[in-house]
Amino acid sequence: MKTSVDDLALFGGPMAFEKTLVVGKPSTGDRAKFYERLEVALDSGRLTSGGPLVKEFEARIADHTGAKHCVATCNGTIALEVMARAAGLTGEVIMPSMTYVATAHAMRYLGLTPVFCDLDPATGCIDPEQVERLITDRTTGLVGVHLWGQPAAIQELEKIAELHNLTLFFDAAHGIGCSFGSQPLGGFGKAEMFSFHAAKVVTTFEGGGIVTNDDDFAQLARYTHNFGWGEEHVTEFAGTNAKMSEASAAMGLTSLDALPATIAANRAHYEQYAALLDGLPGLEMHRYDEENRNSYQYNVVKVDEEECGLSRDTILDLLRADNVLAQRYFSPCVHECEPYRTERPVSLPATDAFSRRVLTLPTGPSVTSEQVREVSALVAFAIEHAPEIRKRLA
Ligand code: T4K
Repeated sequence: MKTSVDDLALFGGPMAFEKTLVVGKPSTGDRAKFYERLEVALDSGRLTSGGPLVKEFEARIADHTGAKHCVATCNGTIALEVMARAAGLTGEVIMPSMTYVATAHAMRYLGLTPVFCDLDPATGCIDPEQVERLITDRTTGLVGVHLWGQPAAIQELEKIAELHNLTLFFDAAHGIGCSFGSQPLGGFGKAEMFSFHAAKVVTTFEGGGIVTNDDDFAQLARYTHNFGWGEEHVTEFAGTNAKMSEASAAMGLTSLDALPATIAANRAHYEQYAALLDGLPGLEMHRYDEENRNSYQYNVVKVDEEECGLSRDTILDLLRADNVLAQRYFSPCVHECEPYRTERPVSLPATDAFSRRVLTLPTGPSVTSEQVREVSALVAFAIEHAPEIRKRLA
């Protein structure tokens, strides 16, 4: 319990948390069940290349999303690369900048040009009204990102893609357990990509998944993620190796089993943060539209420096000093990172204003409600003592 500014770890006080509290502590589920699955794989001698656990994981993800196909991959970034390759994208691909660098890097790595579009301040997702003016005769693709599991403007983007004959993908890295209305994310556009990185709501250690309802595209993506092998062990084209291993799938199945409990814990933490932080001067909890389901993996507060008296980054520094590893998902955003800011500088005022304010707080089943209360109390304490903290930092 801090009673004076001297108690803040940034100014020499004892850390509020002995063990680091992180945003993305993996949700690994029932360890005994994981070991059991691993034993089966080890006993069978089948460790990768479309083994039974990967097949089961793919079927479970397809079932979970209601989509026809899932091709599991070794991470989400390479899933995006495989999708772009399989769709034959060339030239320019329009996407938001308020995302993780991987959305753009995957395209840039293939020699494509990411073209960044500004966002809708209500959600932080791409603003469909600004997409069309970015379309040129070199544009072949459009990528919507379901930021923090909120559906991008799916219907509007579908209309634009159809009108201009663009391939529409969704980066659903944050999308497991989330929906657009009653329909789970995963079945929209040409295909969607999930990430199963350690810090995601469902983890396979590292991993990703391409989900689609398009039979031909699914086949092509499957070939592409496996060197370009066709059915007869003759390569059809130069693919890559993006396959998921059996150990990863064992983790994925176990983590997926735990998904309802993970979401319930996340939701409780989200409500608690909102109750404790909303209403503090200059702080606003980012609200998720109740029309859609969300996994509440991202507890985002938006900091208005002028009203709050502290910048987002000062609050971040204070939290980190006290062993709370809050994150700035996503700031700086992608157009501010290399190589984009040098190669193709753009002005995205809504993105800049939005990303400058975001602060993501720890959650997950391993975080206790007492810890959420303590983190919130730390933030409230800092804001209450903003003038003195500013003076110390001047
Ligand atoms: N598109 C979007 C919109 C994405 O957000 C991402 C990934 C991708 C595409 C690409 O998907 P992948 O290729 O990654 O499958 C993390 C993750 O590495 C990244 O997967 C994720 N987005 C992004 C939002 O967050 P960083 O740079 O914040 O650092 P990292 O990996 O160190 O993890 C963050 C925190 O999670 C750590 O502070 C501690 C905790 N953590 C992390 C790991 C790896 C753990 O507690 N245990 C762990 O094992 O990127």
